[in-house]
Amino acid sequence: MRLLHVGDAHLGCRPYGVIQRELDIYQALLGIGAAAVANAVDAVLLPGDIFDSNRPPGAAVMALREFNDMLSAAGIPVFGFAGNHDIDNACWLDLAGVKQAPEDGVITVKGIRMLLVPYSTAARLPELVEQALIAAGEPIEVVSFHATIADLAGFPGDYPTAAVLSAVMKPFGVQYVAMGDVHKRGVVEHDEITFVYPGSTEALKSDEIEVKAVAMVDLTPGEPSALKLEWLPIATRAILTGQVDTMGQVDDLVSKADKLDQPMLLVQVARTWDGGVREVKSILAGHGLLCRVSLAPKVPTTVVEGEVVDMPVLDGIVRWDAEKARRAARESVHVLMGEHSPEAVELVLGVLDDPQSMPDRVRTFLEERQLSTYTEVLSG
Ligand SMILES: [Mn+2]
Repeated sequence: MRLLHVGDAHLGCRPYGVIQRELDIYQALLGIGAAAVANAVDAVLLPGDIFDSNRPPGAAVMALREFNDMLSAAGIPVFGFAGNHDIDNACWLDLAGVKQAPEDGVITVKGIRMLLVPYSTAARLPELVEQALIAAGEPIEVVSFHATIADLAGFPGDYPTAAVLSAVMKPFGVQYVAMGDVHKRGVVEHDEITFVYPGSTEALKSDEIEVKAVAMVDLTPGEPSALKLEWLPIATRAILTGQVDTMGQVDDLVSKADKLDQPMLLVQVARTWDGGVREVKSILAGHGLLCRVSLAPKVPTTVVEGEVVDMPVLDGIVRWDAEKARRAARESVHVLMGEHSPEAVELVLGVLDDPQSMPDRVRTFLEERQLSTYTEVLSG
């Protein structure tokens, strides 16, 4: 059985407010559909964060519908479930024609049984997987969930490890774990079980830039050693990043961009350059370049690890830098002075909602300020 495992698509996301990037995300999905048909896969799996939110724009639902129709015409079923971004979105998946697992979470394609585990917190994941496996009965060759595992997180944290999950899954004959959540590609093998994140289908942020791809996996019942994993690259727009503080550097950037096919530019302008942002924007726009130009961060992004220095509460919203918040919420607490990001606040919600997953330092910090819950933090 040949499965196409697609990472977080985040349909409806509009990175940096650039409409072309929203369209790029739809385009990437349709490219994946064409690759699925060309490679004659038996099924396509979308493990969560299919939509960027649980109220996706109509265009996002239409793009998924078009993808599904393309595959359906080729006789290829598309299966999907919600992640943390699009939880409770079943109606949108239905509208797009994407199939969901029945109550027991098990779908069977060409003799391969796949268990789709609904979204939950990382702390509860091993237990939920085990319960679902017991209810489903062996064999289960593929387990799919939307969650972070420690081995491939790219940042330290209290996530379950592949070793812990393997111990739970091995007795059921699991060969492949189709995961969503981490936006960079990653593979780890443990006890003959292959854990895979294909990564997001497009780079939504600068730290997600890489050659994007989807995982194509061939599976044989009862023969984990016959498993074959291949990566199919996704055609995506080139993204060029750079910092500028002189006109010469802007010119360099333009000539680099001219060598690429309509790239997206992410440019930071040094604070020492008065009025630089407007000027740089108009130069880049004058060259017909898609760009996002911003002032370099005021606060240095270097942070003090391992201790709470400050956690500003402004305008009633905790201002965390998304990337650092991810780490802060786990192993170390950092100085967090970045701009408000809905993703960051969501993460804080995720962490603080579950007191079990809250590290001692965060707990102490909140207790000292009599901020014991997310709601209290929010109201500042
Ligand atoms: Mn995601």
